Amino acid sequence: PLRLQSPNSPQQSEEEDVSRTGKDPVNVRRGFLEHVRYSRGKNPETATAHDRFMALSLAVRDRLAHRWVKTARTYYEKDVKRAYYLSAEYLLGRALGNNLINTGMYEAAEQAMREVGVDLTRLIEMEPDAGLGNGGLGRLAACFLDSLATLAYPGMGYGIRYEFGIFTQDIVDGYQVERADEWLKFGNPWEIVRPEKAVPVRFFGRVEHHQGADGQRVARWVGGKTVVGVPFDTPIAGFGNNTVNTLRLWQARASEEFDLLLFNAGDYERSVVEKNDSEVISKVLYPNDAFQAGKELRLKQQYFFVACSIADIVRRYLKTHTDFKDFPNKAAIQLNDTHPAIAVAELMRVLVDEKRLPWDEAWHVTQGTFGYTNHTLLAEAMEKWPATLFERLLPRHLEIIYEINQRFLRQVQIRYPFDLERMRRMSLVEEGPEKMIRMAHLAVVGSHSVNGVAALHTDLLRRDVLPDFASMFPERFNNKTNGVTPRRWLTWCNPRLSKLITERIGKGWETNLDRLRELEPHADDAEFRKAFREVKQQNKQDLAQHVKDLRWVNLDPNAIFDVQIKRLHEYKRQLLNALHTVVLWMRARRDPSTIIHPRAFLFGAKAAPGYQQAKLIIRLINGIAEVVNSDAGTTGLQVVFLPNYRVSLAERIIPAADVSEQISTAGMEASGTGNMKLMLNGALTLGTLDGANVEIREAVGDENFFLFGLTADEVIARKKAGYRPREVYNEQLELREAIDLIASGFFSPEDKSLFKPLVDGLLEEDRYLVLADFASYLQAQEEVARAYQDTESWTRKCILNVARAGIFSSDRTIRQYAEEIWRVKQTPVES
Ligand code: T68
Repeated sequence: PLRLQSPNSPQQSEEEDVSRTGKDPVNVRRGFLEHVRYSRGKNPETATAHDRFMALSLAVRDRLAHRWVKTARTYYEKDVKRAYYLSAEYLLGRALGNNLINTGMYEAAEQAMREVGVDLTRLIEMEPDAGLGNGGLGRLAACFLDSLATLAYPGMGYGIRYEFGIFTQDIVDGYQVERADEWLKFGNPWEIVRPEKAVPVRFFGRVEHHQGADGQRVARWVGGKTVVGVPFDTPIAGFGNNTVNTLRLWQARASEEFDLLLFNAGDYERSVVEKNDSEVISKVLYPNDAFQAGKELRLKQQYFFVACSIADIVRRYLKTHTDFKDFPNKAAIQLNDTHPAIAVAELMRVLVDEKRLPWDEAWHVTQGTFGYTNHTLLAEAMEKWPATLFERLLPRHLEIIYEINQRFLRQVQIRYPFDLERMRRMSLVEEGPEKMIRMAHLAVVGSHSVNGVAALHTDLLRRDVLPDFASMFPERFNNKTNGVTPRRWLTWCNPRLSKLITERIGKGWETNLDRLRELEPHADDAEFRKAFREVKQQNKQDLAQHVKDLRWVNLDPNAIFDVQIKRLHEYKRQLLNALHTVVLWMRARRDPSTIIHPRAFLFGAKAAPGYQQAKLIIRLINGIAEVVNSDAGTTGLQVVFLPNYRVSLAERIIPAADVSEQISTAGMEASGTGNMKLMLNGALTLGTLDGANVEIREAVGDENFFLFGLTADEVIARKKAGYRPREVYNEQLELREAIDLIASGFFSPEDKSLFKPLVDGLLEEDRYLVLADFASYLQAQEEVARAYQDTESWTRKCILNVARAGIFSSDRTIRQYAEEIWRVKQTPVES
């Protein structure tokens, strides 16, 4: 082992360690200047803005390093049970500002930078977003990491180090154009590569069956091709404590063995080409957020990171154990949707084939280890893979899945004799023209816990999506309503509101968000309401300035900022919002006095690149924007599509929002989390009874929430009764005029029939009941406008929204996972 100090030099002082906490500006400045010189190789005079960003980030990372090591040592020495979060996506956003907040270094860093003539905010904005996720599911994983560390839980995230995250969106002539997200181009100061912990992963090949010495059949997966997973670790700092957990992301590298083999054979060209095949695995995030495309490379990604993570977890366990009896007491593995569900078969393969456990013991360990979180009810998003693809890529896993299935169906048969139809429905294998493996069924069968992400979603999951499983294993199903981290989504993104809150109720609410309730009495204090309004107004001015700086549009900061920010999907119904803006504009053109208050409709949304209907909706919004904004002066209406919506843009929009559009067709949005962020920042929700909106409304009270639309049950009933959207169109004059205007080519003069697919979709099927909910939406929107006129009452509602947002902290969610599913204990790290 490395000797820590020379026998001649005095021991490093405790004070030196304390200064490493980074709360001293002199210490931070020194660290920064050292990195400018020694990591960037620059003089302070020649350092670029990017050098400065890297130098400060490295200085911050240094000041986390001690606690990072100490956290790992604490968990190891106490041999605590750990929670492992397996997720194909982590939508982290920027790290510098968040790390400064969580470590309490922000003020020191600000002063240190001021002293060397650097504007900290500008540095922070140099950082590219880590956009390794599509939307809610990936961002939830990021919020969970923050809460795990803040609550001092021994938790670790595993995922893929995509070279390219979610695409960058440009808007060209109103159309979405995608560009590769080169987030690593200038280097990533936060990660540390650990090549010594690389893991080999096999693909393809064949299975050999032998008779073992003990007479047991043993399977060996051989041949095929090996790829190596190299881990990159990112520190995840808790807020105001000494915990620094780890996010471990795997990068695919060609295996040297394999290369050498080919090099020896003298086939240089082929060896380089095949190296590429391996490394492409971690190249790019698939940009579909609610659709399963069924691409082979996607399944490779899934197995790749799962195999690496399971190997890593088992390796860590075996450092302190000699058998697997205690495994479920030392490791809880949570599957973030079915993307990592192959882990069930992989752990079985490792235990049975490699560690030679009897099947039943291995199965007991596996079920005791896994929990599965479902994030969608949409049939088109359910993961299924052709058995033929599995057989080629993962032949042993297919055998294992068939074995799991056979044993499982036997249990079904015993429990429900003669019910062949039920067995067909519950099978892990869907029979049909093409045999498919149902990943959700694999996840449910291999786990001891299955959860939905909001109360309504869990109810519908039990009732409509997995009813057979819910009746067979009722104790397995549970709800964990989503949450968001108040550190990023209030303290960091809305410093003005945070300051105001702290002035009124004192410190500590960041880690005990229920304390926001102490704001309730202040809703009746006119002084406080005024201060609250001023905060919102300043935030709106900041956003308007930013949008102007981007040379996008001039927002009217006195308008109601009405925002819908989320992925573009038909079920989220941006089209309903867009239709409403057309109706308002047509009214305003006839009579400007119909507009009760100026309104700016802000949209931010990426469409999956292959989702034509969604892309056309973006084009329509931009077409409407061009027309509406041209006479904003007379109508008081603005429509703005903000390009490249992402975490860092959300951080600017959310603090400035007045109205939060949460208007999905009831029964289709599993939870939503943007709804919680907007509420927490004092926006009022205009929403359907969908996902967590139901719980938001319960929390704030009916009078502080604008409700509209059919309920989930009414949606089903309406469809069953034979829904005919054309009848709605014929009955509602303003709606018809708006649709006709779109159909006429008014918003697409260069191609009059451009929006025909949208109009046809609405009139012929309208799967998402846009027309059925339109009248109700229009009415709710009118209530919003009228309510905004009563400034004092509106502000009161906003304050009550903030005050009652406490339960939507991801700290509450993570506590529930920890106590009810994982059984992991808070393990604080000493300073
Ligand atoms: C979202 N799902 C839900 N999926 O739509 C949202 N899907 O209601 C919920 O609040 C959130 O999860 C967190 O629970 C997603 O974001 C995806 O991004 C996705 C990605 C790949 C494949 C399928």
